[in-house]
Amino acid sequence: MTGKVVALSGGVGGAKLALGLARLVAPEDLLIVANTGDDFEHLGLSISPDIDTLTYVLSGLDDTGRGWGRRDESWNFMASLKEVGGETWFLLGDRDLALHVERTRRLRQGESLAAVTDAITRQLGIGPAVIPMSDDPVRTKLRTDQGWLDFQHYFVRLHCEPRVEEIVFEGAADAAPHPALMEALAEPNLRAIVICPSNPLISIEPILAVPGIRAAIARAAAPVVAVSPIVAGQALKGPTAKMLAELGTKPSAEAVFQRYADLLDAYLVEDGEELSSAESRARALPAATIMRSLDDRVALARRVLDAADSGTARDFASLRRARPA
Ligand code: FO1
Repeated sequence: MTGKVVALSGGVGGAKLALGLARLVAPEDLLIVANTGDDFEHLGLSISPDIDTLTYVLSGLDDTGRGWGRRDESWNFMASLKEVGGETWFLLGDRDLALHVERTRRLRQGESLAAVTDAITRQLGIGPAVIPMSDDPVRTKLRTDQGWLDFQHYFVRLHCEPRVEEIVFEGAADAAPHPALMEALAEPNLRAIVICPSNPLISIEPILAVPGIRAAIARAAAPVVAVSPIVAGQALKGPTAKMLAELGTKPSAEAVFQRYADLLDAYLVEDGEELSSAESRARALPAATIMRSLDDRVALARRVLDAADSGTARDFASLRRARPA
């Protein structure tokens, strides 16, 4: 089938599936929406980690082992920064640094984050459009047993150790959704909306928290397909399971489903994964959700698109749209 595909993505897990989708969907038909809740100002630089990861993964510049930053990296800047007493808890490689310096320069000149992201991704030969969920600032903050923390301070400086009690997306209520996303969601021949296997709490929900986005997905004609980021109660990478547990939810594929049950028409889970609700079971499809190789990414992307194209998902999409808002 043809038609536009919209993918909501955070960092590592999402970027892998986005790469698989980019291998199957024509560039002009794939719109990748990046979470910007992880963004922060550091050393005078404007840093957008999920946009960075998508940029590096889609251009083949990523360091697959580390999951973020560039391959073939060197760390002279960090070593020199340490010598002059700068903050070195957030690692910026010598090659990676160029992206942050150039993005910061263009933002300071008044360009929007979307315009800067579009220019840099095209410069790096990336076909599909990569856009921030909003050009307005949204910042994930976490209330923890060590007080309120900015996201990167929790995630990197404190290695996700603090116990999370509440997550808020500062600025979300005043943020405008990116127009290209709203246009795509309203397109009659939209083929699929894909919720990539990123952390629901800190990568997907900041996107859904931008006013208008969740409602636009709820009424979209295209099936909404999600891939569980949890296998056998554990996240494949990052603090998803720990955060869910600390927020009082037993980590499971079911728990993630319930975070956006009202939106989902198909839910890809690892073969053998137990689901406990009639809604999730009716929408569940077994898949190899652990993506180690490029072939794995493409195979999962194909399963996602087949799920979206299936009559079952399209029937669920019709039911969803008929539900009162
Ligand atoms: N993650 C780390 O665990 N340690 C780092 O020093 C680090 C630096 C970094 C620099 C640029 C960038 O785009 C991402 C970076 N990340 C680092 C990953 C980042 O914190 C996460 O990718 C997201 O914020 C969570 O998805």
